[in-house]
Amino acid sequence: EHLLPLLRNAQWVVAVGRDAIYKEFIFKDFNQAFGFMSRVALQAEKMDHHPEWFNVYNKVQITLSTHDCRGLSQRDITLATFIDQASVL
Ligand code: H2B
Repeated sequence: EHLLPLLRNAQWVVAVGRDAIYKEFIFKDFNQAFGFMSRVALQAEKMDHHPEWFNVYNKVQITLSTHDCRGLSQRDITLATFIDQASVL
Protein backbone atom coordinates (compact mmCIF):
# COMPACT_ATOMS: atom_id res chain seq x y z
CA GLU A 1 0.00 0.00 0.00
CA HIS A 2 2.78 2.44 0.91
CA LEU A 3 4.59 1.40 -2.29
CA LEU A 4 2.01 3.06 -4.51
CA PRO A 5 3.02 6.67 -3.82
CA LEU A 6 6.62 5.73 -4.63
CA LEU A 7 5.58 4.32 -7.95
CA ARG A 8 3.53 7.39 -8.78
CA ASN A 9 6.47 9.63 -7.97
CA ALA A 10 8.71 7.67 -10.30
CA GLN A 11 9.97 9.73 -13.21
CA TRP A 12 9.68 8.92 -16.85
CA VAL A 13 12.51 6.62 -17.90
CA VAL A 14 14.03 5.88 -21.28
CA ALA A 15 12.23 2.83 -22.66
CA VAL A 16 14.44 -0.24 -22.98
CA GLY A 17 16.01 -0.40 -26.43
CA ARG A 18 14.04 2.54 -27.73
CA ASP A 19 14.27 6.27 -28.27
CA ALA A 20 11.15 6.75 -26.16
CA ILE A 21 10.07 7.48 -22.60
CA TYR A 22 8.06 5.16 -20.37
CA LYS A 23 6.14 5.45 -17.12
CA GLU A 24 3.80 3.24 -15.14
CA PHE A 25 0.81 4.61 -13.26
CA ILE A 26 -1.12 2.78 -10.54
CA PHE A 27 -4.61 3.85 -9.51
CA LYS A 28 -7.08 2.79 -6.84
CA ASP A 29 -9.24 0.88 -9.27
CA PHE A 30 -10.25 0.57 -12.93
CA ASN A 31 -12.60 3.55 -12.74
CA GLN A 32 -9.77 5.87 -11.68
CA ALA A 33 -7.45 4.41 -14.31
CA PHE A 34 -9.98 4.78 -17.10
CA GLY A 35 -10.92 8.31 -16.07
CA PHE A 36 -7.23 9.16 -16.36
CA MET A 37 -7.02 7.49 -19.76
CA SER A 38 -10.06 9.45 -20.94
CA ARG A 39 -8.44 12.77 -20.01
CA VAL A 40 -5.22 11.75 -21.75
CA ALA A 41 -7.14 10.57 -24.83
CA LEU A 42 -8.88 13.93 -25.27
CA GLN A 43 -5.57 15.78 -24.96
CA ALA A 44 -3.85 13.36 -27.35
CA GLU A 45 -6.49 14.07 -29.98
CA LYS A 46 -6.09 17.81 -29.46
CA MET A 47 -2.33 17.49 -29.91
CA ASP A 48 -2.57 14.88 -32.66
CA HIS A 49 0.02 13.07 -30.59
CA HIS A 50 -0.96 9.67 -29.23
CA PRO A 51 0.43 7.44 -26.51
CA GLU A 52 1.32 3.78 -26.79
CA TRP A 53 -0.33 2.38 -23.69
CA PHE A 54 -1.38 -0.80 -21.94
CA ASN A 55 -4.02 -1.07 -19.24
CA VAL A 56 -4.90 -3.90 -16.89
CA TYR A 57 -7.44 -2.96 -14.20
CA ASN A 58 -5.77 -0.20 -12.15
CA LYS A 59 -2.43 -0.15 -13.99
CA VAL A 60 -1.60 2.01 -17.03
CA GLN A 61 1.79 1.72 -18.73
CA ILE A 62 2.59 4.48 -21.19
CA THR A 63 5.33 4.87 -23.80
CA LEU A 64 5.76 8.14 -25.67
CA SER A 65 7.74 8.64 -28.86
CA THR A 66 7.39 10.54 -32.09
CA HIS A 67 7.10 8.24 -35.09
CA ASP A 68 7.56 11.12 -37.50
CA CYS A 69 11.16 11.67 -36.30
CA ARG A 70 11.70 8.08 -35.02
CA GLY A 71 12.62 9.41 -31.61
CA LEU A 72 11.75 11.89 -28.91
CA SER A 73 10.43 15.34 -29.61
CA GLN A 74 9.12 18.32 -27.68
CA ARG A 75 5.63 16.92 -28.26
CA ASP A 76 6.49 13.90 -26.10
CA ILE A 77 7.67 16.15 -23.28
CA THR A 78 4.55 18.30 -23.53
CA LEU A 79 2.26 15.25 -23.48
CA ALA A 80 4.22 13.68 -20.59
CA THR A 81 3.75 16.84 -18.56
CA PHE A 82 0.01 16.80 -19.24
CA ILE A 83 -0.17 13.10 -18.35
CA ASP A 84 1.55 13.68 -15.01
CA GLN A 85 -0.96 16.40 -14.16
CA ALA A 86 -3.90 14.27 -15.31
CA SER A 87 -2.70 11.41 -13.08
CA VAL A 88 -3.06 13.40 -9.85
CA LEU A 89 -6.47 14.94 -10.63
N1 H2B B 1 1.52 10.20 -32.20
C1 H2B B 1 2.79 10.01 -31.84
N2 H2B B 1 3.06 9.61 -30.60
N3 H2B B 1 3.78 10.19 -32.72
C2 H2B B 1 3.57 10.58 -33.97
O1 H2B B 1 4.50 10.74 -34.74
C3 H2B B 1 2.22 10.81 -34.37
C4 H2B B 1 1.20 10.59 -33.42
N4 H2B B 1 1.93 11.24 -35.60
N5 H2B B 1 -0.10 10.77 -33.77
C5 H2B B 1 0.62 11.67 -35.99
C6 H2B B 1 -0.48 11.04 -35.15
C7 H2B B 1 0.49 11.39 -37.47
O2 H2B B 1 0.66 10.01 -37.72
C8 H2B B 1 -0.85 11.83 -38.04
C9 H2B B 1 -1.00 11.38 -39.47
O3 H2B B 1 -0.93 13.21 -37.93
